[in-house]
Amino acid sequence: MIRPRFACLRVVWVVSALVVAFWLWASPRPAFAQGPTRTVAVHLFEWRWEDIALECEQFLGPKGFAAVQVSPPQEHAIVTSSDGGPYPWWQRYQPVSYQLVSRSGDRQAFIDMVQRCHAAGVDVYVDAVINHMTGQESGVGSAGSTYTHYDYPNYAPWDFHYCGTPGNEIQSYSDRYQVQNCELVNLADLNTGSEYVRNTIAAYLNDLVSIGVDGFRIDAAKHMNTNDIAAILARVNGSPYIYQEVIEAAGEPITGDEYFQNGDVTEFDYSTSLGNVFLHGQLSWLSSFGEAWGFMPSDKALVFVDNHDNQRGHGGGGDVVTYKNGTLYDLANVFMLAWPYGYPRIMSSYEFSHRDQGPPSYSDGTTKPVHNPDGSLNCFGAEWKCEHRWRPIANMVEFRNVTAPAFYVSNWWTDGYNQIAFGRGDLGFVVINRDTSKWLSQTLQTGMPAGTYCDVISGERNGSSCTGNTITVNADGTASFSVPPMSAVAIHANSKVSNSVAVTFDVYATTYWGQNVYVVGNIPALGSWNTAQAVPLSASAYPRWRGTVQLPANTWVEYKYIKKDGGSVVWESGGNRTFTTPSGGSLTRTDTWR
Ligand code: LAG
Ligand code: CA
Repeated sequence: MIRPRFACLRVVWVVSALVVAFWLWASPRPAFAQGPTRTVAVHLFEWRWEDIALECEQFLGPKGFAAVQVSPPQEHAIVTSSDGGPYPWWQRYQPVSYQLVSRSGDRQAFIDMVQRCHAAGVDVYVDAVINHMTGQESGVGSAGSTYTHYDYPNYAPWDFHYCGTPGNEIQSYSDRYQVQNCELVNLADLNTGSEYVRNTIAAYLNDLVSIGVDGFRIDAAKHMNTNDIAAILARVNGSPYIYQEVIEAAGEPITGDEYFQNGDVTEFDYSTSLGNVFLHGQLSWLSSFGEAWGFMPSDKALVFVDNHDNQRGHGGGGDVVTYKNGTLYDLANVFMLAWPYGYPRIMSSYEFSHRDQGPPSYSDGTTKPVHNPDGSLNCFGAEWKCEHRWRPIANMVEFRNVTAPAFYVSNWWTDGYNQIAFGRGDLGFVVINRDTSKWLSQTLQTGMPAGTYCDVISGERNGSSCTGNTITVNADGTASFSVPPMSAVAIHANSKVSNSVAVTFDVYATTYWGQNVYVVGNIPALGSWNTAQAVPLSASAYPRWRGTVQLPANTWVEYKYIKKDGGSVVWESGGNRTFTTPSGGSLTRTDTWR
């Protein structure tokens, strides 16, 4: 599924089509008016608004992310003790009012974040907690509002469901009525069937839309009748992107497809199935990953390797891959981002040892920054994990953007176990070796145009150079790969470093029995003057020795012929032979041994 990156223009359309016309015309253009489709979201779980604004500017925008999902922005309960210490992350799933004052920052900081993310071309999705209020007896919220379990600034006791079970608690998930009208873990359940409640929730969402919010994750959607959600959304201005948190479970009456009328739905089976394959199975099983596995239609599915709940055993739990799995997590995300199914959301976490533990914080309970005041990053260590910045994951965002027009799998290959490779038409190709000990050494059909490509897993392209390994695609689309255990290689149309030229070396040289002729030169494809890496020529037209090599286009080449007989190396005399490769096509060097 392709997410147009223009979503943040919607609000502008409401203001004036002329303004849009001006933006499209004006120079320099805003970042979001050019470039490829953006197709990947990231959840910056528990990040402060100021950090998200900086992240949009410094990383998400430049790297091509479509959107960021932020933690619930509304006033929330303050929970001073839990099994995981004070201020658990989940206190934010207990709304007290719809004032935008939370652990992540205040209203002004929120507005500033939305504007700065938009300027960087990144949409903002809000986690909308609208099924319920708190699970507390009473308290004071993050904006200072006092409340009791059924009494809040916006709601009175008659605005809640009382389903009649003990404590009004959900007792049976096989009972549709209970799931939607009783309390989920003691959270006071709003009567979303009432006009007043619908209007009040819609006013909250409209406030966010007016600030520029582009989409909503509807929290606990399964616990609301789909038509209640529809009635609320009918009152919401514009057409924000909607995805609903529905955790489908075997034997339960409420299914994800009931919610398609309102928008997309989270596909939890994707996360747990991928976890099962990467942790306990074989990657060869993934050849038909998607609807054939019983998942919802691709264009309805919001997919993820792990989310903030199941990475810590909440929200249905499951045996999923998380940052704690290290390199395996890279590989699972590389697969998700390369595989044409659903709208992927990357998880960005913080280190935790207890499932209830809140984000990295100071002793007064305020959240620590990700972007330190001195400009350095508090990432990758014992606090914020910043998985979306792990190079293989970050660079696969561009892969998904660039390959979006070819939303299908081509040239699938597997060793039958834990090594797989596949292409995305002529726009990208990925090789994943999840084997823990076996190298993947194969010549594979990539379907890509000939050329030299930068592998975006080991580095990135910088102009016409590559900070990682390069892959040469031959004129027939094949390329040879040598991939160590537990790693991957990915190339795409925008990681091409140079076109390649098929150069035939044809030299007249007499040899004695056991002696062979090679060509060696200044560039890697010619061995970089290392005689052990010289290119062997064929004697089938003896005394002419011939061989064809793909060399980078528009490149200065120096070379010489050598003779090897196993032990000794004989260099031809004279200076280096030289030429510059053309911009494409092929050429033959016809020489005589000196
Ligand atoms: C969700 N999706 O549908 C969220 O993804 C999930 O994180 C939310 O639960 C849930 N719905 C309700 O918004 C989280 C924690 C719960 C936590 C709840 C409210 O997973 O564990 O419950 O937020 O904070 C906690 C305690 C319960 C207690 C309850 C009320 O864990 O034991 O009964 O608070 O005090
Ligand atoms: Ca409900």
